Amino acid sequence: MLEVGDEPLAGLDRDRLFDLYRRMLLIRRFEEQAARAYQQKRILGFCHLYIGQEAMAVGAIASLRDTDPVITAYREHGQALARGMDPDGVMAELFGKATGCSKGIGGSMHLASKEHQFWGGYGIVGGHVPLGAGAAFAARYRKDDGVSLTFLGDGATNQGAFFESLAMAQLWRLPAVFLIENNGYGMGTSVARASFLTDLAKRADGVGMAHHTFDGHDVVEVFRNVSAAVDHARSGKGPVLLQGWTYRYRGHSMSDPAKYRPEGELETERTDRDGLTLAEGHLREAFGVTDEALAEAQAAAKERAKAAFVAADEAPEPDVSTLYDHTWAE
Ligand SMILES: Cc1ncc(C[n+]2csc(CCOP(=O)(O)OP(=O)(O)O)c2C)c(N)n1
Ligand SMILES: [Mg+2]
Repeated sequence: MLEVGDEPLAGLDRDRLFDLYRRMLLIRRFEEQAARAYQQKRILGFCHLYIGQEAMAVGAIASLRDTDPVITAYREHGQALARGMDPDGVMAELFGKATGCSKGIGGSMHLASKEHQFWGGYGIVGGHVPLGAGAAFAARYRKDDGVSLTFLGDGATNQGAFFESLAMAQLWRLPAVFLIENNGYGMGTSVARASFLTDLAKRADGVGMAHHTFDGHDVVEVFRNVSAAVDHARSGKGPVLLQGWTYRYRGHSMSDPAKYRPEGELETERTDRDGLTLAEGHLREAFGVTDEALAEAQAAAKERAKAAFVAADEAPEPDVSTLYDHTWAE
């Protein structure tokens, strides 16, 4: 079973926690700019916002080494920013511009960066989970001591590819962490309507894999629990299936008004469990961070997100002659 530490604030000091807070802020403000750009038809096609789930990406990615591979699905703007990818490159990719991190030909669901070991960005629900197992296999094969982190939604745990990946990862004791972001819904369908078992971490019991569930609203708890799982996997004890409880404030994608939620649910989540508010509370209580310091960080995130919007808007479209470039490895 997973050994999770009980250090106050998971051992995070003031600067480290403040840095995580800044990253969460940047994601929130960035996604608000993306929503605006979508409404103005500067972003076309699909666009799945991460607002409300910021603590998950930021706390989880902070527990990795820079060289550990990260694999995600299509709700991945937050993970890309948490990984330290340039907001200008991410926003330009959403706009389909040549300066985008995938040269403007991937779009919102296909963010990637070799430099950041960030392998995107996949639109087939559950289809990316085998890639997470594969990246862990590669790390083992190369003996580079890496651990792969795969983000997936609650809906993806109903896919065959998910079960097959768990079975193989556990059989081979791969250094992999699979992290279910349980936000309560797969498109408009609640977890309870999609699965008899609603505690999705228990899916791991079917293959004998270690599993663990935690509060994904609080960045400190995400960091604490994902760090424990990453240490477990890196030390050769085998893969872990994690489940963090989280919530998305917006609809599934920009075209979803999210009318399927029970009345008051969103308001309760936003008031009682908002990740930014919880992180501010920790910073104030444990380290005496002032309102001025928080306001300064908030203003900086707003500026940075706005600058990414402007840069993406002004960037050129990819030249049609580049359409088939960057598709195959040399
Ligand atoms: C194989 C497959 N089936 C259906 C879809 C349509 N689809 C897109 S997102 C989605 C919901 C997935 O929900 P979840 O895994 O919980 O992720 P979340 O959107 O909540 O982040 C569905 C059914 C798809 N893209 N791929
Ligand atoms: Mg979901």
